[in-house]
Amino acid sequence: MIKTPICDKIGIKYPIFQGGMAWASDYALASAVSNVGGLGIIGAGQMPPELLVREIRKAKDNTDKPFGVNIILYLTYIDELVDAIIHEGVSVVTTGAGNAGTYIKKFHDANIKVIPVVPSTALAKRMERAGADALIAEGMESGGHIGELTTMVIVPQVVNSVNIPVIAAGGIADYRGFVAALCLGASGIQMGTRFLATKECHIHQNWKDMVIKASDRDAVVTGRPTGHPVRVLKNRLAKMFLELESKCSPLAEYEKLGMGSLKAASIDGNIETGSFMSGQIAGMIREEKTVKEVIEEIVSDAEDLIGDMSKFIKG
Ligand code: TUI
Repeated sequence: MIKTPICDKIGIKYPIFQGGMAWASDYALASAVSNVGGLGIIGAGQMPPELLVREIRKAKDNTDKPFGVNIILYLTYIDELVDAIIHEGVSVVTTGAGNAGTYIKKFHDANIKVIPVVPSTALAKRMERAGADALIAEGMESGGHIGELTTMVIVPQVVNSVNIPVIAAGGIADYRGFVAALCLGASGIQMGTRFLATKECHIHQNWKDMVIKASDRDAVVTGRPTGHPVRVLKNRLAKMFLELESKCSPLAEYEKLGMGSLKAASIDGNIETGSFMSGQIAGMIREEKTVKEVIEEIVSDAEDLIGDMSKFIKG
């Protein structure tokens, strides 16, 4: 059995997090992942606080295992979401797209662990000093809002910069990525895209099919000039974003184009106008599986691989 320090720290069986994905990871996916022994994470995204409260309560109805909520820090009403999470109580909060520093004490006072996503060693060190319990070092292979460094580059550097557990994210969808992350010094992995193509993920079937049909270069980065680059699967909307970039269009044009596009992907499955956030590893995902199959296959195959690795030592 693969056990790492993060397992005892947050009370999970396997060091595998399901990335909190806006409009994609609801209570059903999160509780399914937690029930199998990973850490399921509800993606709060732009949910109103009342909806997030309902999601947390439904997750509690469906699992007695630890689960988390991911919050996006640049939201204007983030304080309301923080208060709602504290009121309801969850095991873990992961944060994205900003500096979690000001919220860490508040969460700790409510006995909630805080695990910020960091795209750099500078933010990693700041988050450790601010009291973060662990970090998620996320490479730009990921879907959604991304930083600039690759997973291979950011994970060992963040591991070297801090003394708290580091979870590797970005471009991981199978046992080889899991073992590679452990080799880089990570204490576990976070996967988003792999969990999009699971039975328990309630996104529109068109989004799942796009992930399953994607090839290696289909997940492209849009919105770079806005300061919030986002990786999505290539479609008409992505091409329109890229066109705005080539014409150096005003930033307001991006906002107009992106309005409602996550809902268009997740709920309506609109292949032309949806923002189908996905990581580059979609190119390797070929079938929809259950959450249990995904997690148990990765863990079991990783154990075999780690055992087999000694074959490279000769003489
Ligand atoms: O947050 C994510 N991924 C996301 S959030 C999201 S929702 C969204 N919707 C529409 C447009 C844009 C986003 C979709 N995907 N991942 C974690 C992450 N955090 N990636 C990068 C960062 C990050 C970037 C800069 C974290 C901190 C940071 O610097 C903050 C600072 O103040 O230094």
